[in-house]
Amino acid sequence: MRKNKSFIANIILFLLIYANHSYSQQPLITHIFAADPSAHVWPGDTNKLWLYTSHDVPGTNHHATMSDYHVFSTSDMKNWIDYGQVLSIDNVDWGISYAWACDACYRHGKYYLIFCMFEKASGLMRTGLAVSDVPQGPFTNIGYIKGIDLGQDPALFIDDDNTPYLYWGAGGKCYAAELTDDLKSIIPSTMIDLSDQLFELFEGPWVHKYQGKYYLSYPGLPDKKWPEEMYYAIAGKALGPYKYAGKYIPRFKMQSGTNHGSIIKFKNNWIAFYHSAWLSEGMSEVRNLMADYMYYNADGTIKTINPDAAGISNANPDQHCIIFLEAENGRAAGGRLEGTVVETSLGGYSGKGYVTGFVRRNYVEVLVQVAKDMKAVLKIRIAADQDFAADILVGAKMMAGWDGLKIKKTKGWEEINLGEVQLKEGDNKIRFTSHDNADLKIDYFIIEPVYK
Ligand code: FUB
Repeated sequence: MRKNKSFIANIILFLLIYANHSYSQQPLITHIFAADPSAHVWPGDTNKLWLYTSHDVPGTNHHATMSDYHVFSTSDMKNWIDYGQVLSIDNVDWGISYAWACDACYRHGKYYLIFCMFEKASGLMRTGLAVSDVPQGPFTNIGYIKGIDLGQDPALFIDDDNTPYLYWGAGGKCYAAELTDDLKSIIPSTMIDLSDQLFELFEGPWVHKYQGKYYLSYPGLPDKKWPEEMYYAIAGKALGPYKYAGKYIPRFKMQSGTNHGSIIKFKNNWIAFYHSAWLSEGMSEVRNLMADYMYYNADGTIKTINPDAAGISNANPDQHCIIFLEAENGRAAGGRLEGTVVETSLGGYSGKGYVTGFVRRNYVEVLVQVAKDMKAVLKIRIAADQDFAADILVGAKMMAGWDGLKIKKTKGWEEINLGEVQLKEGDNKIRFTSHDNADLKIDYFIIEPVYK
């Protein structure tokens, strides 16, 4: 009898662990609420996949709170890097609110973030452009694309002959047009309304090419009822006409009211990225990234993806994501350089340079954004020619007492582990001040969430 009881207890324990395991591993990235993933593999580095995403604010009940964008990369779909805030509404002079879905493109040696926000002057949803020399940003706003009035959910597709096309739309509308070479305007004569060609269309177009055909995928509302499902249509030309071809992600447990995603080939696998409310246990406005391998039938149609089944994250249960923040990015990434300066004379740094000039109380501050209260390991890469003490403020808490945290001198550049810190849900500022080492050089910060 006793033996029987412990057998049943073991089975219950196994079921609990198993249920929890498969349930909690499905989101791709678990330390931050992110949505609307646009996936890219850039020319010259087919080993890396990049995700450009919008960002949901914890505890929110409306997408109106969205105000910035994040970039993630991976080379194995298991180990991810979050590059922090790469563009905020605070750095977009014409924008006022609703930093919604974005996309990115590589053109003429630069990387562009194509995003949407309401414009202050007109109250219209505009499609913004921001530029960076590197795929991970941060991005600098360069204005909005001319010729578009309802610019929500932009997706930029560059065809094999290098022609840039923009697709956008929401509320049951989808438009497309060829862009000028500098991406700053649509070519009005090419603009087309695709809405009637896309069955149950609601928003969020995305175009990819498969076997010479153009696939336009989009979130739709079946019978005009929420939540959204993912559909697609196929055309022989980028601007259509498109013919509806089916639904590839139906409704699923723990989804958000919205869905929105992208489709890309990476290392010979087709992958569908999208979002859900899995991590927030069904809170529709705080969403997380999802991904599943995607397969085609022989006739070119897409096999249905069922997000309840083992997705890419389930296949990689030991996946994790670190947050990597270049010290020199300052306000462009939500941080701050107060009195400190960016230099480049000592080689071997990553990014655009390193931060130095820690005289008096000068400091460098970085922004860390997370979905929930969590512990994380804080690392920095520094070059220090003498032992020194540092004040490291994490949110409102100092890491050490009045004497500061003692840090040893290094042999050139070294990545050092400063130990565990406590992050709170939402925005966390980490401020670093050196007491007595003006010549200290800081290259970057790494924040490794403790996944337990
Ligand atoms: O993320 C905000 C909005 O929700 C997007 O712009 C839509 O596509 C929907 O996902």
